[in-house]
Amino acid sequence: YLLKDSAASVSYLVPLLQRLQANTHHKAMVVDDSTMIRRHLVNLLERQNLSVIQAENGCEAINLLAEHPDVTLIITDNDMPKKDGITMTREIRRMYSRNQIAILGLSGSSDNSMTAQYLKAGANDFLYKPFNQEEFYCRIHHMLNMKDTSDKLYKMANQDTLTGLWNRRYFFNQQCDKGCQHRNIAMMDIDFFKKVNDTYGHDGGDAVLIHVSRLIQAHFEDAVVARFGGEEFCIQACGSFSHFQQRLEQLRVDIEALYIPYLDNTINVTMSIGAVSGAAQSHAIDDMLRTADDHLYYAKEHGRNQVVA
Ligand code: GH3
Ligand code: MG
Ligand code: MG
Ligand code: MG
Repeated sequence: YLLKDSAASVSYLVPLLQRLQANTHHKAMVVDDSTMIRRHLVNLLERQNLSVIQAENGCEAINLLAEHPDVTLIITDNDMPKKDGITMTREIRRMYSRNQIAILGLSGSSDNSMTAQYLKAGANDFLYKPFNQEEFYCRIHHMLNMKDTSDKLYKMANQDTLTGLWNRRYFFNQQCDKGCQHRNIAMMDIDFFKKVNDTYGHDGGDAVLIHVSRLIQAHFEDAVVARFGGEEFCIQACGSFSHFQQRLEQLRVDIEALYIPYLDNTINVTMSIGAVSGAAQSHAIDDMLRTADDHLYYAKEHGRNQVVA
């Protein structure tokens, strides 16, 4: 019996310890009008390696959330002055999905419909107060595991694994900001990339893709940069087209000047770029891409290593 018990407790501890280390990137917010309960909850969460901020009611929580967009978990009471937990949950759900911010509702009420009310408002989970500490931890861990899994899936679905850039799927799902008047798109393709692969092998080609991606990203930090295919990249940015063209020209010059270390060699490539702009709200992204692609083709046909708009 002893053996069986200790084996069981060990297998339970391992995932819990892994979870503790994994928690450090999560920030929690505790919302309760009782200072004593807040302190208790903060203490429980800090023991799980979470960093915690606090709010006294739903209004304060929503304001605080604007200042701390890195909050991924909210533990909230329901009965509070100014704004109750259920109303707050409903309002937060208009801005953030269950996968972006996990919400655990709490209530000391004897009303047995609280669970349904919270879940309908968009909470991930619910507990009546007073709660059992182990149950609280189990629910928190479950919510954080779900959040991490969903983040991982999101990355796998939207990011290119070699370069870390966004992929085609993500690119097409992007909409311009409301304040954006002009949408600019650039389609680019590395020149004679096949020759890089033939000369240095596939790994040499990959090194080029990684370095060139970093350079594009550094030049266009404020834009959506995606890898479309093998050695084909796409940029989507808001603002003046002439400024966009200047930035593309600077990028082209910097790629030309880039000497990529690979084994005992340095590899140098150039880029052909096709650019286009349109009114942000009215132009369909695939029409713009087609035009950008035509401009890119023109650049390829007319000597490569140039920006065509
Ligand atoms: P052009 O100047 O006309 O663009 O010529 P190019 O040689 O760059 O064009 P082409 O489309 O013929 O060659 C692209 C090559 O990119 C072919 C393919 O084997 C290679 N490629 C595609 N994906 C990858 C990748 O992930 N890694 C590496 N190393 N090569 C890749
Ligand atoms: Mg209360
Ligand atoms: Mg090419
Ligand atoms: Mg190509």
